[in-house]
Amino acid sequence: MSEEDEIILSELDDEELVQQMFDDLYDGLKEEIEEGVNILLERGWAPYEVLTKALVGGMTIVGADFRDGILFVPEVLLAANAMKGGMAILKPLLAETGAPRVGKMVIGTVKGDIHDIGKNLVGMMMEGAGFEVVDLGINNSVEKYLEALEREGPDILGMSALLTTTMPYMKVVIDTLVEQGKRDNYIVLVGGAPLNEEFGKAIGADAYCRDAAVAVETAKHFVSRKHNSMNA
Ligand code: B1M
Repeated sequence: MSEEDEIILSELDDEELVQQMFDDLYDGLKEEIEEGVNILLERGWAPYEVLTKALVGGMTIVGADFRDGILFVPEVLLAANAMKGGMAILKPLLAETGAPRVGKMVIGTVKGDIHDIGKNLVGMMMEGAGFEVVDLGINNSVEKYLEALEREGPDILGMSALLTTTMPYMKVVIDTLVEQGKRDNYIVLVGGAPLNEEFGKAIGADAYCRDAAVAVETAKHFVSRKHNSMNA
């Protein structure tokens, strides 16, 4: 692109900017995504709107073309990296709500799975809603989950899986908790694109969460129920 053709992000209106950010995310342009996020924030967009409309919206397009074999792993990694750049700007803003501490969650992506964008988003939103979040990262074995639960004593265990081949591992973790007589000590919430409510029930989770906003609402609901039953 020649110098004259260069797009000045700040000169685009909101709709054009979001469209341009979809293209920039698709092309893995991290700096442009960070600039776009900052511009939308300066224009008064709420951090959550920027996250869902510009970043998650862009990643949905990447996901569809990855599925259809138009994009491949290296390109998707670049897109993920650009998305993370934007999320890093939003993270402190989402956590800054001043909400009182409502509970604690340990969250991680299951063994064999390295997808972490959705999990990170859930963690950010949970922090924003006043939860303390301990993030175990990716590729977590049952031992790692159990160690963290012992160490942290959270209200909630959150597990994420993005692959049909890794989602059954959630059941391994829950079954181990049952075997050790610890299942009832925790609210178990699960999520990830290939899961659904039926799967959540079948593996013995307390709930399946379709997205980060649902995860927050579900977590609040279960924690207040737990506190009420303890006070009864
Ligand atoms: Co992967 N990948 N990937 N990938 N990747 C998918 C998941 C896939 C659906 C793409 C496709 O074919 N359409 C497909 C899975 C197919 C299947 O299993 N049925 C796939 C594949 C096949 C693979 C590889 C096997 C590819 C290969 O190597 N041939 C490989 C596997 C690596 C591994 O894990 N072992 C692989 C690798 C990768 C990258 C490394 C390139 C990259 C990940 C980078 C990273 O995460 N750091 C990547 C990406 C980016 C994707 C897609 C395009 C996007 C995922 C994402 O970040 N979405 C994805 C396509 C898709 O999902 N449509 C795909 C955005 C994110 C905000 O949404 O993660 O769904 P999501 O999270 C949501 C909800 O699901 C929910 O809330 C979140 C926010 O609203 N949620 C939770 C998620 N976790 C939760 C936990 C909770 C609650 C809610 O706990 C309480």
